[in-house]
Amino acid sequence: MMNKKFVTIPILLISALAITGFAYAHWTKTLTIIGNVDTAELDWELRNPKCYDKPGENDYSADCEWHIWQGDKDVGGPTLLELVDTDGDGDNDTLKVTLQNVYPGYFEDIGFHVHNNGEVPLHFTKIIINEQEFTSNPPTLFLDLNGDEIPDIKLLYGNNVGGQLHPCMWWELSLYILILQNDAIEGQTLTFTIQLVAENWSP
Ligand SMILES: [Ca+2]
Ligand SMILES: [Ca+2]
Ligand SMILES: [Ca+2]
Ligand SMILES: [Ca+2]
Repeated sequence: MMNKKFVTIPILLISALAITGFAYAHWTKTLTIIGNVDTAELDWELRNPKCYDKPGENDYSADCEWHIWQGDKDVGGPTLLELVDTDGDGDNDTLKVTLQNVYPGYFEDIGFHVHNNGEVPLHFTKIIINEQEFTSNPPTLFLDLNGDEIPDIKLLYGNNVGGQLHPCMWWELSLYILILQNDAIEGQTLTFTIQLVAENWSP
């Protein structure tokens, strides 16, 4: 019985080493392939922001099902849109939105182009609003923008998040914004930033 044990242990050790060695070699190869793909630049930029409520235009309103209409008064707006290059690489990666003179029921539609200025196909996995990350499901968010822990806006974003974008191509992403019912919000200025997170897309 003793002899049998001494023989069995070395065989198990050799087998374990052989398996580990194989797995290590296989893993190294996989890492090398990923490294090669990553040398192509993944990059994108935001361009051409625009909004519904332009200076001197009557305001828009929306109901809870996003039916939109233009009213007969100009109290809200104009909305300020500013593109920002936060990492200094020469292209704009952030859109800063400033909603002015808002009131409950006020509606705004923000649109902008997302351009793949890198070298690889990409797809967007998240949208970042005021440094909070969201995926495209659900596409409707309630956000507190002035820090009083009461949501101020309801926001709906287009379902392009998750789609595939090839180098040199662009598409338009839009955000519907509705100011929620809350008397304290009347006349306030609300600011938020929009960024996107993308990954390499491969079939
Ligand atoms: Ca960039
Ligand atoms: Ca207006
Ligand atoms: Ca940049
Ligand atoms: Ca609030």
